Amino acid sequence: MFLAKRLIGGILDVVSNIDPAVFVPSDPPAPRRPLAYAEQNESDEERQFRKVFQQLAGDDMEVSPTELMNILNRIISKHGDLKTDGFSIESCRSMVAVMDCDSTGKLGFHEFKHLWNNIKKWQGVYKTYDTDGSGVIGADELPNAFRAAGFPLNDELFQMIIRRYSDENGNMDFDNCIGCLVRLDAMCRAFKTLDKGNNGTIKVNVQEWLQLTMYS
Ligand SMILES: [Ca+2]
Ligand SMILES: [Ca+2]
Ligand SMILES: [Ca+2]
Repeated sequence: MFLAKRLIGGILDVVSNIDPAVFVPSDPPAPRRPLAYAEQNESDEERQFRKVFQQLAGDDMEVSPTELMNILNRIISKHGDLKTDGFSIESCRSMVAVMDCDSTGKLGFHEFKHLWNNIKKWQGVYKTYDTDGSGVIGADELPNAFRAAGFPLNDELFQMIIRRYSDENGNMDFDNCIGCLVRLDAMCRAFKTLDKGNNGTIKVNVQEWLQLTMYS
C-alpha cells in the first residue's frame, strides 16, 4: 500500500541500508566497437569465442532465450557434480532480459560473452563453496558462496534469497544459483548506474522503475 502510494506520487526513493560500495558486480559489457575493427584486434581466445558464438547464435547473430536454454542444458548434462533440474525457459528469459543492454530481446556477442564469463566464474564458486560436496548450496554454505561471488549481503537479504531461490530444505541447485546471481549482479550494476552521487541512494521515476523491474 505504502509502495503503491509512493508510486502514484510519481517518484520513488529507494534507500538502501547496506553500503553499495561493498558490492562488486561484474564490469558492464564492453562498448560496441565497429565489427571490422573488433575482428582485426581480437585475441586468439576472442576469435575462438566468436566462432563458438556464431554457431550458437545462428543466422541472426543473437542468442534467444530458447537458444540460451538449450546451450546451458547441454553443458550441465555433462557436469554430473552440479545438481540441477535444468534451466527453465522462464529463467533464461529473465537472464536475457537483464543482460540485454541494447533492448533487442536477445543477446548479442558482447552481452553473451559477459554472461558467459560470469557463469564460468560462478560455476567455480559454486563448486568451491559446496563444502560438503552435496551438489547443492545449502543455507549454511550460501553466505560464503555469495561473498566469494562479490555480494556480501546481510542476513536479512540472504534469508530472502533462500526463500526465493532455494527449495523447502534451503538448498539451492545450480540453475537456481546462476539465475539468482545473474539477477543480483545486474541489479547491483543498475543501482550503481543510477546512483549518480555515489551515496547509496537512487531516485527513479515510475517509468524507470517499471522498465527496470518488469524487463528482468
Ligand atoms: Ca533448479
Ligand atoms: Ca541485445
Ligand atoms: Ca552443499
